[in-house]
Amino acid sequence: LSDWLDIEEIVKEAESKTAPPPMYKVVLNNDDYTPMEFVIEVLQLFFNMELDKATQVMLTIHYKGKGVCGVFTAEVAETKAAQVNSYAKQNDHPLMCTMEKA
Ligand code: TYC
Repeated sequence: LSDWLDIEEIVKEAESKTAPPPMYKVVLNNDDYTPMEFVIEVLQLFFNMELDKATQVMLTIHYKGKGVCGVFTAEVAETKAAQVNSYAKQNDHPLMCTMEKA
């Protein structure tokens, strides 16, 4: 039993020393051609936003030049950005999705 308590202590100590993974913002950039409705659709499809939230974020991008869609680990952020850029291309829109260190 005292051995098991020692092991629990060691595991706790190790976990407390595990650094959280680096996080990345997935960013949508404004452009003059992508329809507002398409950007809202992208935010709903790929970032699970409700219509009202997606509309708010789209308008922030439209007026301020860019906006954060979410914050993810590197692998998830890369996948999301690639999926959005591929979907925009398929639909002949110049919409650009990029990543920034959080
Ligand atoms: N500026 C675009 C328009 O007026 C709308 C838009 C919003 C485009 C957000 C891209 O990431 C974007 N149709």
